[in-house]
Amino acid sequence: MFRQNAYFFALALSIILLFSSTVFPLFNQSTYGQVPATPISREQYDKIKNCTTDLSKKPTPTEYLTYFNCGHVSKDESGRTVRQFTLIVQEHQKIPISYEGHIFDGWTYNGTIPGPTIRVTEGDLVRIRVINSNENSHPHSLHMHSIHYAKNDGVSMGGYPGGAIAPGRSFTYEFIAQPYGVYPYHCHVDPIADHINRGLYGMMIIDPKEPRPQMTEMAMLLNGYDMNYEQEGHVSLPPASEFPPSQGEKGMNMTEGSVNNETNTGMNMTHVSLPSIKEGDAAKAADDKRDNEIYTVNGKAFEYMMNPIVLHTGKPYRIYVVNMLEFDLVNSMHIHGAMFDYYTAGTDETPDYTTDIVTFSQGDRGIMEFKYDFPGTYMFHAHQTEFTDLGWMGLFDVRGDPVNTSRTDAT
Ligand SMILES: [Cu+2]
Repeated sequence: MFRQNAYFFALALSIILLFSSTVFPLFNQSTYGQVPATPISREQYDKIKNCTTDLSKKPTPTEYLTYFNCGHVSKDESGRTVRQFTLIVQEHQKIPISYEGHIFDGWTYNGTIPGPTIRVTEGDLVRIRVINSNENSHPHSLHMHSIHYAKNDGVSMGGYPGGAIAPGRSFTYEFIAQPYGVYPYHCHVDPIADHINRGLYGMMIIDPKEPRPQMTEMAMLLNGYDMNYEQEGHVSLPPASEFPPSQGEKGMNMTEGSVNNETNTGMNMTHVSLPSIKEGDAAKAADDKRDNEIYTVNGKAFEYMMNPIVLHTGKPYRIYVVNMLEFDLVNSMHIHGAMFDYYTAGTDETPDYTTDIVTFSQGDRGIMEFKYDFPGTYMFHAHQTEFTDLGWMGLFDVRGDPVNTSRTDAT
């Protein structure tokens, strides 16, 4: 009897589900973020993405939040979408990085730190022409994370012309955008730390072919500034002679599987060739105390304390976040009064976890999605107090009525 009933109920439930999903498909849709069943056109998708119509704009740090540069769009012979970008590298740009008069001697892609947010769709053919201005005195490049041929990787190892573009020259990097996710891009010319510290970096978003659930989107790039430019230069290994082995130790054993260090007399690293070491470098490395004096999100200290970001209760928000902080090992992002779903590197559409703080090493990035239930003014900031005090702190101004009826709170 029980079996018969179970069978009957399963059958009835199947019929109800089938009926409701075919006859009343709207009942199964959430009120926001519904992905259309039919393929979306390129134009519609670019509109959803909030692609800018002014590709040559120099966004202010507040405009940077929603400035998405999707390139000049065309199609190739095969019908593939082609997106073309031009990045002009200029050295010694005077960039205001605080509200207290700090001017950074920056090197920029298209005149801003960070450079423009490049936004494309998975499968697009992307062409990024990088022009190293005539008046510059250093070579530069563009290294974008993601999958592509080595010749378009923007790194000098391998002797590729795109690895170091001389002043007055240009190079066009070309690749098929893949896989979808959020990425950093940056100059990769040595000393890389200096080319990054000076400001040659930005964010690249590769969107999935099927749009993510629609919501208000923002870009946040975390960075810092070391304003002691005289400390710049190569850092390399100090001479071994500065570190004589102490008595009783004959050397290190790095042979796999061996556990007895005392019987070995040499380093088993003969296959590794190291660059020559100059005495000056060693002294420099020993004295090197490079550190950031100012920390920001989107380029200017305390930008969103001065201009709080207005949000509304119950509305979903998505933030693409990239950490390009140099010299400090970690950075982080913490929001008050709400939790966010976090998608590491943005390469999946299922969140990895729900949290209110995420920690990044340099180049780490991801996507945050959240809503606020309750109105008010909420901080967001690095969870390192030093960074917070030195500029990496902002405010959300959340407006509207409390919305989540399943959650109550004291008022
Ligand atoms: Cu450079």
